[in-house]
Amino acid sequence: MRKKAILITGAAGEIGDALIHRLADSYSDEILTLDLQPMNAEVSRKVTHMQGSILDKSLVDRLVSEYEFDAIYHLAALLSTRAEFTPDAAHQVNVGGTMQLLELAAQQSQWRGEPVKFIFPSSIAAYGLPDLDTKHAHPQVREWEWNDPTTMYGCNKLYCELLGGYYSKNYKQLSAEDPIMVDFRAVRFPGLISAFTVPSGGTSDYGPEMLHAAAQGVPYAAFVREDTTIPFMAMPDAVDALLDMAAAPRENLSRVVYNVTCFAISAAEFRDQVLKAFPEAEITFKPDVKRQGIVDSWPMDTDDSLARKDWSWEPKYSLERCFVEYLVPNIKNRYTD
Ligand code: AKB
Repeated sequence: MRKKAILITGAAGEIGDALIHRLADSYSDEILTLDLQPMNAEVSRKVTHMQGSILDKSLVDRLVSEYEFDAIYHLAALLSTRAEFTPDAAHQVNVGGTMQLLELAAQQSQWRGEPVKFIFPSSIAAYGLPDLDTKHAHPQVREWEWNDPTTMYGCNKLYCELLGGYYSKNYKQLSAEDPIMVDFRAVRFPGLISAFTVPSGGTSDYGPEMLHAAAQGVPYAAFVREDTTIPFMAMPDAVDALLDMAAAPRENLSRVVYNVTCFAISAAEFRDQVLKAFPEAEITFKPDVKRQGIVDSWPMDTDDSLARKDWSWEPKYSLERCFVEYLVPNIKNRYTD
């Protein structure tokens, strides 16, 4: 008899950490986590952890034989900057890994006779605007606009969105009456900021890095220009977005991929927020050509009106609340312990 569980891949990463903290309080079945890294001690008490790769077919087959998954949160990915250094590895993990898990979900669904929810964090990196003039002329992009990513990670995310749509709408479906096997749902996240973890390998990392460095009293040189503008979101809102989208009745969803956003802010405005909390912070700007090019190709903001309409998405942390109520107090706590 298979054990009922939800599966979280890439569970030791930033979103995984926050998602597990939230799910552990509300979810009664087992939470099975999969990551190349061990889980941190606090989280590992709440989950059954498998340390390994999503590309390891025999490990994934073992999971299929032992567990029945209601939902898969597929968070494992190599982020945008890192993927530019190792595009082949990024493709294997980001696309090959996703494909393997979509197959797993389809197999599980056949045995269960019920769809498996497949929740996928996509990214603002799925967009690619050709130059800064175009970026300024289109300050809030819709899901179907400017889908011309300039990075391997962005290409991987966009393609996996399409793959997910294929598995949920066309895979082994001979007629519209055939049941859905993989209930794939994706959100395109902006840059995420957590008070408890520091990102690595991404290109939106300059925001959180600035803040965490300031809280530790360490000088920081941001790798972008001061005027660089992209949207950001507090990690608790990102977790809400995943859970709210997962909980939405299928019939309410008009798309498989939704934008979610919170506040668009320039790197200089980000620095000003950090300085309000840490007036002694030493923050400078030293743009890196490659990473600057990546964020310049991302939109200033996205239009998330469809998520608001279809599943009542609404972020709780505006710019002000994000810093004053979530980031600053928790980060001060974290580095004074
Ligand atoms: C990255 O910078 O690669 C990620 C993202 C925006 O998806 N944080």
